[in-house]
Amino acid sequence: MNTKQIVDVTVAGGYSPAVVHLQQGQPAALRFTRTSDQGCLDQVHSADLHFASDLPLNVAQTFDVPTDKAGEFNYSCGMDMFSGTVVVD
Ligand SMILES: [Cu+2]
Repeated sequence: MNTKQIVDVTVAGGYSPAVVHLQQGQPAALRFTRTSDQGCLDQVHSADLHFASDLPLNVAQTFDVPTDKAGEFNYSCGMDMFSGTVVVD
């Protein structure tokens, strides 16, 4: 069974949880919800994980992430001040 892993990340002055673990080879997505107007967290992007988007306040945004390769991958806010990590293992 390829049950999709969907992990919720709350965006409020940073990313919570800051580190997310995903199982290699299982379909996965991150679901971001920004709940604070603070800072420049209204955009999120990741070259590693191939997504870039605005994060409207209080609207969940879901991005599929690749899990074919094990490792640590990062994403960050629009100005690269805050970052989060996805560990595929
Ligand atoms: Cu920022």
